[in-house]
Amino acid sequence: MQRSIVTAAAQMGPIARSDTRHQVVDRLIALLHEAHKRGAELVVFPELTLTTFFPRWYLTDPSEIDVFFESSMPGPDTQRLFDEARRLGVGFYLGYAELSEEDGGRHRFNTSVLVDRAGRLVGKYRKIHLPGYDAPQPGRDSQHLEKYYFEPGNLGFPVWRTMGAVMGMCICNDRRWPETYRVLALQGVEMVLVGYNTPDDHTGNFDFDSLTGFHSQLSVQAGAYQNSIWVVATAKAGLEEGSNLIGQSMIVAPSGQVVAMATSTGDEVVTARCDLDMATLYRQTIFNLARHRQPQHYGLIVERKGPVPPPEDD
Ligand code: CDV
Repeated sequence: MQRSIVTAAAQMGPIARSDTRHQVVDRLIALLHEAHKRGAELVVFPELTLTTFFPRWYLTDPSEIDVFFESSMPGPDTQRLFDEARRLGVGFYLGYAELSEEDGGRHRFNTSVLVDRAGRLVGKYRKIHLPGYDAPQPGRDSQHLEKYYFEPGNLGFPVWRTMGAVMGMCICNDRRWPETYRVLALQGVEMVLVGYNTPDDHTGNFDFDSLTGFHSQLSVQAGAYQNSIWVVATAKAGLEEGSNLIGQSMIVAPSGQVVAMATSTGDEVVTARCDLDMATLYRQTIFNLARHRQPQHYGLIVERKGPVPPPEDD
């Protein structure tokens, strides 16, 4: 019998700083209904779904910062999303800013949770590859201060057997790193869920920034193909508080083919039936990791401290 799961990428358009959680959760529930109407069993929402992408600002007043964070999930504002998803029998991935009390202190993480169709919290992931800086950069209108607001995730890259598949999560910048997919693939992951907020001016170099959409797509397609996995990648998109975020939410097959992609930069649902046996086919042939991978020859990756220096002029 074919194993498959109908999956939705539920892209969100911009969220203003003044938008309330209630307004945002209303939008999430509308997207959930749309996805369910189209047969989706699993919905992937973006990174930091509940608020505007605040790492673009340098805020110093803790009370101003705290409003972007959730200290419980579900919490008072998000409970009705969990309830509605359970009522519809739809699982979901949700990214949010997490404030955690652990090891005797307060910790902030860029986090996602995976919830199954019965409304059970299956797993939590905390973003490992935090881009940007830990202090504001002079001369830039729009900052990228994830290293200032968040600690690197301390939960590794776990996988979960749930909803008939082996699933893993990552968040935004993680999708550009081959290690993310490979660590998950080595644990047998079949589907990777990822939310993102990607400003189209993130380096300030036009030659580079003009390729932002291409690089996002390239990273997801390469990760999917080279690791025989489905990747569902969902954007928060559009002109948000003066910053343009790319869209292109997409569902990519283990063949590397894009099977669904958003065409707008607003709230939009795209769906695909993801055939999990397709992941098995690629994993048993071209990317049979046990048969073809050569980790004994990869010592260089862990042993060398840095790159070989360029040749000196004679
Ligand atoms: N939120 C992100 O992690 N954004 C990064 C940008 C800054 C490059 C990304 O990789 O899309």
